[in-house]
Amino acid sequence: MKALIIGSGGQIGTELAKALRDKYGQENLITSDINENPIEPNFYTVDATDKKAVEKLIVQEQVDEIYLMAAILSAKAEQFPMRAWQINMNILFNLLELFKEGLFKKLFWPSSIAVFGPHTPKIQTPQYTVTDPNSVYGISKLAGERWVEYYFLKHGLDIRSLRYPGVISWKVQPGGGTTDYAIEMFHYALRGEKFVSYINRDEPLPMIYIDDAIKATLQLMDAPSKNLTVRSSYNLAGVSFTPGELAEAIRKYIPEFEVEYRPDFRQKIARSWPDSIDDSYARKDWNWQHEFDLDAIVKEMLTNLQSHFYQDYDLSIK
Ligand code: AKB
Repeated sequence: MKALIIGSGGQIGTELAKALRDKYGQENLITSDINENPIEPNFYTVDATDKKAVEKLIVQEQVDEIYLMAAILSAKAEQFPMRAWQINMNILFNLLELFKEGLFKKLFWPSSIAVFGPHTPKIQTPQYTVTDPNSVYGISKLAGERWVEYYFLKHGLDIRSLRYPGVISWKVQPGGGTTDYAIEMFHYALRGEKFVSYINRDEPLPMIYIDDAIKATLQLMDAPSKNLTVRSSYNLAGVSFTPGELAEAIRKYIPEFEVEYRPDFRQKIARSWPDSIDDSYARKDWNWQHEFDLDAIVKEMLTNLQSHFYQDYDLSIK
């Protein structure tokens, strides 16, 4: 089995690359990103919107499965709506067409909780419910979900997808997301600086720790096709918390940490998203079970960030 990650330099792509390298062996993982990466083995600099370049790479490396991790996230998409729409949709369509031509065997494409909107039930949001996203990113993810299901039904293509909540990780910072505030908060706390949150103190959002997100991705890709009853995108849950709750959880270890709340346009996006997610289809179809709760996430984030980036900070976590 040979895998290719498109967008391997991003927040999830970086950690997925490590997991797939462990799973398939270094020689069987090809990575690619629009930004160069001189130290990564088997790496190609490729613009994912360039269909010919993507096709050349797939053919040359004889790839079996592809993880399409390149996208413009919710907050940035609001600033560049047409560009975000074109990029998010074109890179997906290019791959769907190459898949249809028989160039590879399996595709992972991430969706998001952004497919939900203001009329979606907010608590334990079900798999099948109102989806009326009002962000450019959410509209592109919902359209993508419809298309991946269409290509499965019409052409039998084995495409698998998760509606990621906000992913919390420490190695590579995300860029341009609404849920990014949660990661930024840890950096400010460890730098001893006050954090100004663009999300309200009491706005709950579904989140997941990176290890859980990677585990879910690999589990879904490994699940027997006959077990999968959702061919658009699976709801996926980890934990849910508000900025106020996260700040409190951080204060258990850094009591002097201060947060001020100054919501901006991203608060509107957050308000339209669910508070919590019902992921029972994932549990039933491929035995999904998250591991990291809020306190475990806080401990992992603080200890890893401290030892890799903030060695001067004197942190004691038992
Ligand atoms: C974002 O905030 O845009 C992403 C997402 C929830 O898809 N993290």
